[in-house]
Amino acid sequence: MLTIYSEDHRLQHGKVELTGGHFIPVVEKPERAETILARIKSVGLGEVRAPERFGTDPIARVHAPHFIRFLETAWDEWVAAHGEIDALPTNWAVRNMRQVVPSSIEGKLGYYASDCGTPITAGTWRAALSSVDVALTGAKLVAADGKPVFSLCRPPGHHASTDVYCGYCFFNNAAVAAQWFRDNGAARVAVLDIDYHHGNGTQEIFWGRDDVLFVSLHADPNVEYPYYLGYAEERGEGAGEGFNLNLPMPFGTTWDRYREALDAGLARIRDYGADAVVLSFGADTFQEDPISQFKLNSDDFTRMGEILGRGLGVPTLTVMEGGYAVDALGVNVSNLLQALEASA
Ligand code: Q9C
Ligand code: ZN
Repeated sequence: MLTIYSEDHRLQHGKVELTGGHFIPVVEKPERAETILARIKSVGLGEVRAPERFGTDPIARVHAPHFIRFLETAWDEWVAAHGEIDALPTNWAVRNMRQVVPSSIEGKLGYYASDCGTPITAGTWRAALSSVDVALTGAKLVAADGKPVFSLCRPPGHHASTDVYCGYCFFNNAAVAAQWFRDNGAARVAVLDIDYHHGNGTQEIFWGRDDVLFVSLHADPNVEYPYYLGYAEERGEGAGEGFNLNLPMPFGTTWDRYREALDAGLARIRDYGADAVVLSFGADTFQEDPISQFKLNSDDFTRMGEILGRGLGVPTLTVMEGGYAVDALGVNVSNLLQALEASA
């Protein structure tokens, strides 16, 4: 399988995030992509290619222009106010306040962010743009010849919505790629999100639409991030009603339970008749993941890849999302990709 990868991901290297009352070293760190790349090379998955540049136009198909401009200028505005230290919000535009965009960078961060775990750094803008380029380059190649491609995106994307960044995500790489498939010949696109966390951003972006089906397998938001979206009763709205499928699962979920949800999600995608699939792949369902509570093992990622390869049956772009157990990350990712390619 062809992998798309850019070293520019290293430009996103935050220092700390606020978790459980402590500032801890960031969980979403450059080593994640490095270890996946090393493993892909050592198992000989296939060629590794650098991305093309697409610019911001395809991003503006799913993100608000004012949000894109905010991310472009946030670091400089922050440095002017506070000097060269990671930008984290400390105020939020919650329900009882007006939804205005203040001119102060403090006010802007709280308007555009929804958590205190997603630092904006000197390199965030370039890393986030490059991560989208990695996804779009993959989409273009999948559309050209139908063969599966792996976009080794970093930073991840599925928590980013039209105009909110959070959950280590700035631009929604998978959503930009899905929209690109729509704009380049695919009538129906499905996004299958198997990250441990609900893909709230992708859900929000396609919520009112029937031309992009969103299916997500994830930990129950009643007890897990992102907490305020991802419940089973969320099915889409207007034209999009019935085109959003959430399959939340409890803490401690092991393969047997996970497999049932995967079968249900794949059945919905086959029934939908997608022309292309974007697989939002987070390996944070792994039993040793430091921030997650599912219990899948490394062999389960092989099983997952086999079922996906057999079950999808349409051109598939795999986009990297989360996965934080760095020691096993390369193995888990290559297990899924090798099995997916072998059984497609
Ligand atoms: N300090 C992905 O897997 N945790 N994102 C919030 C805030 C957020 C995970 C803790 C977890 C986000 C792409
Ligand atoms: Zn995740």
